Amino acid sequence: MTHYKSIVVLTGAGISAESGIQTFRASDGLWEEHRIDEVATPEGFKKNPALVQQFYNARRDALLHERIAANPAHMALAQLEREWLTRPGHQFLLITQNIDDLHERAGSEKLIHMHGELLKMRCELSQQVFTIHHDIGGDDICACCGEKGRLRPHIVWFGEMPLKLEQIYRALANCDLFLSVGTSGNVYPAAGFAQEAKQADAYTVEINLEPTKQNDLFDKHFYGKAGETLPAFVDSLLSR
Ligand code: BV8
Repeated sequence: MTHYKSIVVLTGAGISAESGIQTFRASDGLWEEHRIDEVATPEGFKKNPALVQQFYNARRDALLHERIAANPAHMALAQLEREWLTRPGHQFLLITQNIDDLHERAGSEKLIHMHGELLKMRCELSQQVFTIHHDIGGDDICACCGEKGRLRPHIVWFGEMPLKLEQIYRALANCDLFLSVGTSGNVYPAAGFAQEAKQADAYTVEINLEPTKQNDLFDKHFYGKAGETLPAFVDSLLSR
């Protein structure tokens, strides 16, 4: 029976699907309605900032709707973090590709949003980051430089560098259990993390609705809804 010490978890849009947040590549996916290059690239933002702001304003609005809540999969990861870190010498890091705040609502703290956060905006001049719960428009004036039209979503678009990669790669190099939840493994560099964990001799587990193209990178698979499979897996891990 292996006794793990250092767990790294990577989550994707699939973990928030049961909370009512659209995934990206399912038939009802977000990208179907919008072309990536129009709404999720710096070029798209430069070309039509109003369209991009509106795209994220609509997603922020949807996220803040009262029917949206963390689901049992988010709760299971928060419970795992809490209990795991009571054990001497144990480490835990949750890396999410998601820009929603459902991991925070579930109580996760050792959390990296590698693609940014929907409830944050950034001044393009000062790089200062602000929390927001309302729409951003071209007329907004930022508190740091007092000018109009400098605020953008604090989100990593395609072609931009993901956040905290150094800390992420360090954690991957030192983990002995890597758990991937609800991600199709299409977007890099996140899609390369399972390989990084394998190179560190970690045991790799994939929790997803269905097999992904990365499934031969994983030692164990649990197919089904994360809201059902993840709590069971966490219970088994904590009862060791
Ligand atoms: C970068 C914010 C330079 C925006 C997002 C190789 C190396 C490096 C880069 C590249 C490379 N090849 C290509 C690139 C460029 C590009 C890329 O990967 N393009 C893709 C399209 C090929 N990558 C970039 O541009 C990245 N930056 O490369 O910088 C660099 C170079 C080297 C090293 C470092 C840096 C930046 C990418 C970030 C883009 N921003 N999000 C926004 O949200 O609007 S990406 C966005 O899409 C998400 O954040 C997420 O990452 C991705 C969606 O993927 P998933 O989360 O996996 O969601 P998906 O719908 O695809 O899958 C859901 C899964 O859940 C499915 O499998 C489904 O079956 C499952 N599921 C559904 N329901 C459930 C479920 N599972 C369980 N339970 C359920 N109920």
